[in-house]
Amino acid sequence: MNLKISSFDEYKEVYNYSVKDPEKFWGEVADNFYWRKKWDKVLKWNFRDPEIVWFEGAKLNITENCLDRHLEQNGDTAAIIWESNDPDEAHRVLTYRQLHDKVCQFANVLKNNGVKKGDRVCIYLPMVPELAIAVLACARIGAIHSVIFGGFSAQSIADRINDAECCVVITADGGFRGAKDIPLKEVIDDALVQCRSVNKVIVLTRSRTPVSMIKGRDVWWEDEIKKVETQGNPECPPEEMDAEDVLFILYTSGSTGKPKGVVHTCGGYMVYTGYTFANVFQYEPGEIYFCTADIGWITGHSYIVYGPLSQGATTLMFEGVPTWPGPDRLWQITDKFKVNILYTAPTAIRSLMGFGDEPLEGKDLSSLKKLGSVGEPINEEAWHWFHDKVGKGNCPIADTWWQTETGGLMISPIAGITPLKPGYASLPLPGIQPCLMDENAKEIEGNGVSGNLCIKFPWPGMLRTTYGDHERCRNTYFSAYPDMYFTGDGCLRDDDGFYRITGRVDDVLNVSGHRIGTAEVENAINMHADVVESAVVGYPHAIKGQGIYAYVILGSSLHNEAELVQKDILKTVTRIIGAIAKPDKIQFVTGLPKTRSGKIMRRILRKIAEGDTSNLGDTSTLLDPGVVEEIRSGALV
Ligand code: 6R9
Repeated sequence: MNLKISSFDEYKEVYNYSVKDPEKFWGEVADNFYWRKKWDKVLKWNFRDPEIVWFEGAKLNITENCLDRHLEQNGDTAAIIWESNDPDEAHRVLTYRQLHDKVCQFANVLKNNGVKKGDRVCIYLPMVPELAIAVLACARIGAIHSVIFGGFSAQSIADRINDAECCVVITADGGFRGAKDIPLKEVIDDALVQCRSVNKVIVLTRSRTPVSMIKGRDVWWEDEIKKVETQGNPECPPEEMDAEDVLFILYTSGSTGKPKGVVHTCGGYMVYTGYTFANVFQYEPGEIYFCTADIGWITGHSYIVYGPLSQGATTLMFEGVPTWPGPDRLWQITDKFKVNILYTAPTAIRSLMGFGDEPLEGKDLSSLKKLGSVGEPINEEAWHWFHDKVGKGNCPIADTWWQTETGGLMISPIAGITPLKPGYASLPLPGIQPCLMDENAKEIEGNGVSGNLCIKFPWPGMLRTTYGDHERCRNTYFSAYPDMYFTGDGCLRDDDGFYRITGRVDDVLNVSGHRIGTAEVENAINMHADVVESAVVGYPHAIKGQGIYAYVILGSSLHNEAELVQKDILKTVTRIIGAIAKPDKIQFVTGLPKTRSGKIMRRILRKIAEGDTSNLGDTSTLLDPGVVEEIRSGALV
């Protein structure tokens, strides 16, 4: 079977086939990849435990698919183009051969530092090619990577390192993001005070910030590479992995306080990210593909590194942010490298849209053929601006709905093939069986309906477990609706059967495309010495999609004025989680609307934060209905 679909009729045909005979379908898709040994059985599964096994008995190494298999014909093709944060710093190009060699070299560094198959390695690096190299080097030797986004605090890092019991950390002296210098090594040093499992820290030179280097623990990336060079064996044969061996852990927020480590495995993840990348973006050899995500999130894992590389694509990696040093940065990069495919997030589009059309002027964007959006619902205004002003009306937009847990794109137009509707993720990709459920756990059939979005049947890229706590995985995703994977999203299916994601239905916020649990933020706020209790909700925010609104009860004996306490709370949240979780608004209150059983009625708090206080619904079950009026009159809207 051809990996790529080429018409809407073919999509419908392939989709029907994928539902009728999923094993045959995925077996044929998987035939397009390189396996050391093929599978005995394509799929074994149940969603009760859950137990999901794809390509049982197969042997592979994902880096052989991402690197080695391209060498003969495409060794000189650019694998990674890297653009610095600083427009005046030279860009870098790594061909498939160069990337292969660097991955092998660094894989040997890892081995020299005692890393073995199955060990967990924490990666906390800026967006430089060495981040992709470190990720692939882990995969090369069968070590499990756990990449942590550069914006998380020492405390968050420590929690993640301890949960996965990482033995090695890979970091840099510092990193650049826009006007900011991020002292990565210092943050790691603070984190490691709490981490007993880590015995080596490999430090890349990037910012030349002075750092402390601890004897016996900390080593420089560059020195370690030199050692490998003098050892004289640059090759590193790929470790033979079982299809279901763990490839990586990636932490994500849920409705409880503690982030969970989503586990992805080698075979299914490879097949799924490669298949979806090739199809949704209709990648053609020679095209320059630019995804603006950070590798610290799932989008970067699947669609900067693994998906594009398994397809022999040229993937552009950008160290900085879209608005620095000016709001034309993305258009300048697009022009400079003649980007053909641009995959970005609604929050970035909205913020760039805010600068008007002027930054686009004088930039040649005619190379653009396909656009993509990910991370949150895209509002129509942003969709049209992206389509008309960036794509000049000629580029299809793939509004891709998916999650850390799904590994790859799930519901999305196929560029140039699926008819487009602004604001709609449109139709499920082959192999994906979405359904909508009502409150009584009954499936809602037919079109023109909405409900909670579930997936009925496994797909190769889905999570297998949450690290170290399988019961939590079952509970979070497989218990709300029997025999279904529950996404946590609300969804509408229109009269044509097109899907529109309406947002989370649980206590998870989506702030600038970043998932943040309200309980997580509350826990952090409650760490502040003056705070008695807090409740956090989301509210609509013009750029971020959602903003964070915190209602906080303070203790009585305060010596500081409210304004300072507010700042202290922000500092506390930054320390405990990271700057991405800082509340946009903090309202001090004397009480929270609670039911007689002590549950906070968030529905009311959400309405007040949204500025919609005309109808707060039934408040008669509240312990103290009077508190609502106090909160409403002091609301920050
Ligand atoms: C890939 C990624 C997942 C949550 C998801 C949903 C929201 C993502 C979306 C979208 C509407 C889209 N989401 N893509 N909502 N339209 N195209 O973002 O993963 O960080 O795990 O977030 O993001 O709410 O449940 P992750």
